[in-house]
Amino acid sequence: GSEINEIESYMRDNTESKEKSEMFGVAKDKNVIFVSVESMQNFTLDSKINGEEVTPFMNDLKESKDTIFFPNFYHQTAQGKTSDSEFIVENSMYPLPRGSVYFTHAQNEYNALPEILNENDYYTSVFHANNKSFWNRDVMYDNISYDKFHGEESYEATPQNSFGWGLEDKAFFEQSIKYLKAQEEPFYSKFITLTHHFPFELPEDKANIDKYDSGSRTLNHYFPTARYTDESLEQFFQQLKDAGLYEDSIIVLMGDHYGISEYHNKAMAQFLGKEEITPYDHVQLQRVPFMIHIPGYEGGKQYDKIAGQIDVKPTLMHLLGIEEENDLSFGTDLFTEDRKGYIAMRDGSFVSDKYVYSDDICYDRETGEQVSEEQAEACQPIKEKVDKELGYSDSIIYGDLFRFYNFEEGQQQEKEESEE
Ligand code: GP9
Ligand code: MN
Repeated sequence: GSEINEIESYMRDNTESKEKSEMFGVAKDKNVIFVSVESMQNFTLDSKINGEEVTPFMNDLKESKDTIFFPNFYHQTAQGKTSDSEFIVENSMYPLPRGSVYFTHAQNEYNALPEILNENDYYTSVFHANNKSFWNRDVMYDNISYDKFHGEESYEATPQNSFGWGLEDKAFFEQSIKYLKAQEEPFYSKFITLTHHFPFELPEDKANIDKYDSGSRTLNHYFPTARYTDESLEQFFQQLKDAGLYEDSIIVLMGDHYGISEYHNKAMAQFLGKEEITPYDHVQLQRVPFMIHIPGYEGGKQYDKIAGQIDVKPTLMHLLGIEEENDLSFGTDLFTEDRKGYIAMRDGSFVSDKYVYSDDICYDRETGEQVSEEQAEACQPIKEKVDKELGYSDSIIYGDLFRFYNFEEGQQQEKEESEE
């Protein structure tokens, strides 16, 4: 148990929010509808194909007076893709350097968001129209106490409403409403979309925007499916209103990870009007949409600060007014001023307020220019912290260290008491 003590001290010093912002409890007792939007990257927002917006609904939504939008929000996933993003959001911990935690450590002790929400009288559920055992979700969800998982068998898939990976997003949302309505309130429900997934195939008659024209078939096809999913979200919001669920809920949209890998850098550079995609650009392309829509809030704004999936759990708890004094998280709620100042990627790259560090190169975050050797030294202390943090997170997972941690009391407190 001594390593967990060390980790606890680190977290208390570095990631614990020392004060409550004015956002604490703003969404108290509201339902939370969390939508994990498959492969949606930030560059898609506000981009156009032949003069047409790709994501008109999300573009409007992020500007809404009821929406808090984070344009510098990064995904932090690795090989576990969607399952990594789920793991990060649920636990405010990093995914593993290899494989998927959902597969390799599904039986560990966690203090995951659904468990905490359950204890706070929330009903918790997941909606995803794929095979339940994909990414070992059934096992992990059970361990972290989701009350209900609606998988493939909860939906009616026909040749008309399916393609590619299965049931299309519009049918997925539409068929989910009856289950959502039947849930006890307040609830936390996670929706995982599927249509906008590699290889981004969409039947012609369902495409409402042109393909792009480049040497990458993947990038070309990315836009019509992105538009399709944007339309499905618009319909979902309307269905929530029609079902009387909208007013009492907050709706969170988050991109799970990139959709366009670096294999398509050439086409991507063409699309963005750049000569090439540098390691700096690559990191910046890992930004994914993150917006929190609070009907009736009217205080909506854009927070430009750097943020990541690691911050989602503490942020949601903060909005819901849930205090967990001894919870351990590597992220921080996004409304506090007192944050650690960097977002770590699984491969050791990071983004800080001033720098972007990748491939051992320190870039100026503002300009994208490599900084002078002297200045680059400023990246080193951050790099050390990033490596330390990733290592701590790995230790917790590999050693199942939360078995030795008391989430009610906190370890240090317990230790002090036993020393008396
Ligand atoms: C599978 C879906 C896609 O159920 O979530 O997973 P991904 O390939 O993106 O990890
Ligand atoms: Mn995914």
